Amino acid sequence: MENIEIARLLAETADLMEIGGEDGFRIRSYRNAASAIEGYPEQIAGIVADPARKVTDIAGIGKGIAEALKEIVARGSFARRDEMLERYPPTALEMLRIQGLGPKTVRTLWEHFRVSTLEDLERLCQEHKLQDLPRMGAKLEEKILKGISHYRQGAGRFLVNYAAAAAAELVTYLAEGPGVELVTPAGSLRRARETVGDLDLLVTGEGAPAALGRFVAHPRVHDVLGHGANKASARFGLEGLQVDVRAVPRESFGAALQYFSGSKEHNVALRQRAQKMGLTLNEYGLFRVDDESRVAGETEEEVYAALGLAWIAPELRENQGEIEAAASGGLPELIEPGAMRGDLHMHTRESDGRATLEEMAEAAKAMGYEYIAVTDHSKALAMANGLDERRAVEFAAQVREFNKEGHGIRVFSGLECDILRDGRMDLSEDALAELDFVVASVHGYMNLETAAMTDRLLRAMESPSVQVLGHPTGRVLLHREGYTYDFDRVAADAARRGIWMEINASPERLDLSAALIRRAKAAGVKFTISTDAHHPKHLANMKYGVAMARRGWLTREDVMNTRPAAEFAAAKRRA
Ligand code: DGT
Ligand code: CA
Ligand code: CA
Ligand code: ZN
Repeated sequence: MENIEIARLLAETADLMEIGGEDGFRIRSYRNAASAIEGYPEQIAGIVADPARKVTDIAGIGKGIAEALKEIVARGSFARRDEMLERYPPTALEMLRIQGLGPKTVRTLWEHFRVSTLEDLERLCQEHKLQDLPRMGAKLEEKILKGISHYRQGAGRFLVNYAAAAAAELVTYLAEGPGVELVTPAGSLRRARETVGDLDLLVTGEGAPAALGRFVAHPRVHDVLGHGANKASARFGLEGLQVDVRAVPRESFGAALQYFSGSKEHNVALRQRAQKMGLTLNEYGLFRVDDESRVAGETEEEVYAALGLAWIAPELRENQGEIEAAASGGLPELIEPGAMRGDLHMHTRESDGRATLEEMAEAAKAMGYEYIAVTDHSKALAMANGLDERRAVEFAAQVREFNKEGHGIRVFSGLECDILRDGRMDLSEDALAELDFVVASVHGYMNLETAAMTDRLLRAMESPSVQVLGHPTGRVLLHREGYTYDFDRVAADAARRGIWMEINASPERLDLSAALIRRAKAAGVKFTISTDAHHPKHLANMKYGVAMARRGWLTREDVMNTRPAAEFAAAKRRA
C-alpha cells in the first residue's frame, strides 16, 4: 500500500473520531502520523514488513500508530477505523467541510436523520426539517445551505499559501535534476490569485523531458493522470492538489510562460491584438501569418514588445485594462514586497495571539521593519480575551515604556476595536484616545441587511480615533462570503475622513479583493497592508498581501506602511 493511502486512512479516522467527540490527544496523534507518512521518502509498508526496522524511529509515529500500521499493511484497515466506520458513514466527512457545521452538529444530524450526504443534508434544510431539533432553527438551515453552495463553488480549490508551499517544494526538487535549466510556476499561482485550482509548472533545458519522470517519482506525488513526452499530470500531497508539469524547449520558453500564465481572458485579448497585426500567438511563439516566420518566443518581454506592449506583471493579467495601459505607457509602477516598512495588525497573548509584545517586536525587526502596531482584540470578543478600557490604557502605557527602552523598532500601541452591531465602538472614546493606532473591525452580526451594514460602517467611521477599517469585507476564503454593504459609499467616506482601508494579508482572508482595491483607490482611499499575525511566523504572510495590492494596481504611494516611521506617524489622523 502506498504512503498516501496509509496517510489517508489515518486522517479519515481522525476526522471520524472528531465527529464521535473522542479524545483530542488521540485525534492529533493520528493527524500528525498522517502528515509524517504522506511525505515520507521511503515506503512505510516496506519498513513495517522489515523486522530489522522500526517505524517508531520516524518522527510523529509512536507505539499506538505502529500497531495500527501493522494492521493496515496486513489487511488494509485497522481496528479503530473499522469501529468508527460502523458508527458513521465515510460520506459524513464531506459535511465537516461545510462552514457552520462542526463535528457535533454532524453527529447530531447523523443520529437523528441518518443524513450522510451533502444532497440529503441540502434537502433536509430546504424542507425545514432541522427545526424539529432543539437548538437548531431556520437560521442554521439557511447558514448550512449557504455553506453548501459556497463549498461547491470552491470545491477543489486551494489557498495560495498551500499552493505556494507545494510549488516551492517541487521547484527545488525538479531544479536539482540533471540538465534542468529553469523551473517556474505559471498559471493562477504566478498571477497571485487568492485561490488556486491546479498548479502549473514549466521546466526547460536538455533534461526537461526526464524531469517529468522525476516528477511522478516524487514521494508526495501520486495518482498519475498522464505522463507523456511534454507533459505530466498527477496529484500532490494528502489534499490531492493537481499539478501539471510541462517540458518546454528553450527557444519557446517565453511564449509558453506567457501562455500558461494566463489568464485565459488576457490571452484571448492578446491573441486578438496579434491577429490585427498580422501575427499569430500560441504557446510555441509569436509568428507572422504570411510566411510563418518566428517573430518572438524566447522571453516574455520580447513577446510583449513585438506586440507593441510593455511587459505586463502577471498579477495584472486579467484583461481588466492592462493591455490598453501597456500600449499607452500607462501601467502603474507596482508596489514591491521590499517597500514595506511596518506591519500594522497583529495580536499578542494579551488577547488571542501566541507570543508577547517583545517577541512580536523582535520578529518584526528580523523582517527589517522600522515599526509595528500591536492591535489586540477589544472586549466584545470575550472568547479571545479582548481588552476592556482599563487594560487598553494600561497597554498604551506599557508600549510607551517599551519604546523608551529602545529596542531598535518603534511600536505603536494599537487595538483592533470591534464595531458593535449598531456601529458604535466597543471601547469608550476616552480609552481609544490613549492609543496610537485603532483598527476598527466587524466580527459579529455579519448577516445584517445591506443598508444596515452600510449605516453601521459609516457610523463606525464617525469615531475620531479610527484609523483603519480592518479586513473590510470579512470574507474567509473557501468558507464565507464577505458581508454586503454599499462599498463605494463607505470608501468615499473613508477617503474624506482620512481613514485607510486594510489589505489583510492572512491567506485565509486576503481581504480586500483586487476589484475592491481598485474601486477604493478610485474613490481616493489610502491603504495599509498587514498580516493580522497571531504568531511571529505569520508576519511572513506580508508577501501575499503585497501580491493582492499589486493585483489591485497599487503603487508604493498608495500604501501607508511603506513610509518611513516619522512620515507615517505624521500622516495619521491623530499624529
Ligand atoms: P486555476 O488553475 O483554476 O487556478 O487557474 P489557471 O489560470 O491556472 O488555469 P489553468 O490551470 O486551467 O490553465 C493555466 C493557464 O493556461 C491559463 O491561465 C491560461 C492557459 N490556458 C489553459 N487553457 C486555455 C485555453 O483553453 N485557452 C487559452 N487561451 N488559454 C488557456
Ligand atoms: Ca492552474
Ligand atoms: Ca492547469
Ligand atoms: Zn479581526
